[in-house]
Amino acid sequence: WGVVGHATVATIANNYLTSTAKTYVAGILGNDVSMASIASWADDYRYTTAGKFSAPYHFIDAEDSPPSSCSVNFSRDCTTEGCSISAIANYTARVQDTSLSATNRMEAMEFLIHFLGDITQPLHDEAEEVGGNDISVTWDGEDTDLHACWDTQMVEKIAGGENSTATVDSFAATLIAQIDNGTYASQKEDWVSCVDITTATDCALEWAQDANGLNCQYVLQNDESGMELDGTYYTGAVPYIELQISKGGYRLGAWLNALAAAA
Ligand code: DCM
Ligand code: DCM
Ligand code: DCM
Ligand code: ZN
Ligand code: ZN
Repeated sequence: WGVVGHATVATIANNYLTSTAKTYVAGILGNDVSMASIASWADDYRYTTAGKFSAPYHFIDAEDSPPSSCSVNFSRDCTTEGCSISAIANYTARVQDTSLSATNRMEAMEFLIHFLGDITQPLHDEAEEVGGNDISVTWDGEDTDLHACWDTQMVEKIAGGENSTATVDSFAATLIAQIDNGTYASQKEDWVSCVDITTATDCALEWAQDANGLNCQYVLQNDESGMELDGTYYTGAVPYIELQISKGGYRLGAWLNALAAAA
């Protein structure tokens, strides 16, 4: 996801934190640092020399065959460089490791807040055309690619603008209402069927498989190459984007609640 997607995931998560978890997160990030404000730190960091090692942690390249067959297989798809699943396990361990420096634990928290978002973006769980980066499309007549549209253009169109606190808070509030009393009220328990911080690899694999399935259901269902996406494709994508961002936020809240309860 882009900045709006990550900030929305973090804002939704913050809404579901227990008071213990609010204190726990503030103790690691700093008292005046909102989760939304650091949710995209990992995307800036990966382009720095110091942070280059973390670039593969944002995705897992599932070597499946969409749209006819979708699957994630940890031993097949997580390379020796690492992937989103191993990164979530690594940083879940590191945020709990009180022998590490405050900076290392803060980075671990920032990575978790980011990667529990990225893992719900279907194209972050897909090897095909480099997660859609190599599928050229247009958005309102402008040349772009399928991955960027899922990360940014479609999310901003739903949210009603580029990144700002007002846009993110209002988008998050709409989704929180759906989680509490609307479309998602009956499904949200399924989203957190795996929130065991002692089996982080298994939980993250389930989350990756869940999002990867959408590549066969919708994201890569037709040959999107050359398509104008700001039309029928966008309209069909909206419910999936709202679902995945809601899911990421609700799960992140549950994950942080579990970490705080164990601390
Ligand atoms: N390293 C890393 N992230 C990992 C594993 C390794 O950044 N998940 C890099 C950074 C460390 C170096 O490898 O400086 C050595 O790592 P380690 O602390 O595991 O020896
Ligand atoms: N690092 C990491 N995960 C690991 C080991 C290291 O993310 N399992 C990161 C933490 C530091 C960087 O790599 O930002 C350098 O690590 P080190 O100080 O261990 O060399
Ligand atoms: N990405 C991905 N799968 C890959 C490579 C990249 O999901 N195999 C994601 C990471 C960024 C976006 O695509 O969100 C663009 O990546 P980059 O800037 O590395 O081209
Ligand atoms: Zn992306
Ligand atoms: Zn990312």
